[in-house]
Amino acid sequence: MHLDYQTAGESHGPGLVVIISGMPAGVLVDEAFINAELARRQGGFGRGGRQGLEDDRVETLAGVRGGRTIGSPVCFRIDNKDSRLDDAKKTPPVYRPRPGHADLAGSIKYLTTDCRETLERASARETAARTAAGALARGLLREFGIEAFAFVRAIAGIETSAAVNAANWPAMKALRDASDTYCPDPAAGERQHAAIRAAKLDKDTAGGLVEAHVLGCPPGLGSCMDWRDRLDARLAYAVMGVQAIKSVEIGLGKDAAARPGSQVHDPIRYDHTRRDSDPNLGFSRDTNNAGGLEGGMTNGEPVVVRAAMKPISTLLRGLPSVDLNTKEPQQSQYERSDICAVPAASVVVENVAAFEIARAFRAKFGGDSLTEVRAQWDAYLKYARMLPLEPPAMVIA
Ligand code: EPS
Repeated sequence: MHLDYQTAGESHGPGLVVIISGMPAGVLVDEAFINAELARRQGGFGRGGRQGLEDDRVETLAGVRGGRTIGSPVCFRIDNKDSRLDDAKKTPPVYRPRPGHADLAGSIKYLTTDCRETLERASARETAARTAAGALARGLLREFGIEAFAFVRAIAGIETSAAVNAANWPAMKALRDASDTYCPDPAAGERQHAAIRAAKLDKDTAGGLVEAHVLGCPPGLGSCMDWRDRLDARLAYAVMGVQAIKSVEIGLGKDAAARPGSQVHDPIRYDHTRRDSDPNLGFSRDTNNAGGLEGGMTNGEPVVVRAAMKPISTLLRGLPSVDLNTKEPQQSQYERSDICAVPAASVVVENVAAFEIARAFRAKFGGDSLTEVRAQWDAYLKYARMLPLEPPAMVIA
């Protein structure tokens, strides 16, 4: 079964819509959780005036009965309270493209000089819909003990060295949730807060690093058999597809390039007493430099994805640009925007990464109902624990 989703909606249109297809029947749709993720996405220090106007929450239009999925496509709508797309006074044309935004490339592509024709869709407002899709899919993952957790690693170069692992992540989550920069390190969070404030005073913007951990994945999600099914590739695709993300790394990422192999690859251990209780079947690693992915497949360690977000491209002070009608030099046009949306991006990345894990999970276990998915999960783990299987055992159930 192919899990997928599609979004529609402009930043100042009537609303956003997301259709998620391929969920099995019987999965709890936890609207309170989905709405809490939407609220987190709206938050974080450095957000602009828009978030004071919106109160993002899903309205379920399809695919759910009695609070559970029924196997048909799930459709959510998220209202835009600041809806004014066709009001030319409130959403005037934009002729002076912002360097870094979709304005120039989009206007040429769609043969217009009014950047608003494309900026409304390019806006990161659309990430509310993607967050809702991921939060829905997490209802499936949660049935199997798979959890996602992302946080802000750095803002404007101010980086925490906090280390997250399968044991400490709930404590890290509590610290993250107490921080207005979504950083689990209070001292670094305070300095990040100050950096955002300084950027605001400077009429400038700030970028940063976000890091997502997906915990509890069994070995074998994703595939090495076809490049399109490699889970690291799928994660990179999904996370790079989030507005303003400029690089994606798995585990050590680019830092692996300078080290010898002996300091990169994670030694393998086995503890037979943990064979039956662990999702990773008793295998463990001294380190997790691979970020939980080898050969494009989960290896039982936490999946770790890090992404770099560029600073928001709408600067109050503007940047050198050109008026698309006159071709004369002009400062880029200012529109209400954020100073820093790195905390929000951490929520988006947490949810889009979880969605890709859920997609690989659906590909591995199939099934139309949660009952069937669970049967496949149990069978797979049973056989994996029985290894080595003699050839007859591979045939006889
Ligand atoms: C956003 C809403 C937008 C922007 C931001 C994301 O609201 P408005 O344009 O009405 O102020 O604040 O958009 C961008 C970062 C962008 O690139 O356009 C939201 O809800 O996330």
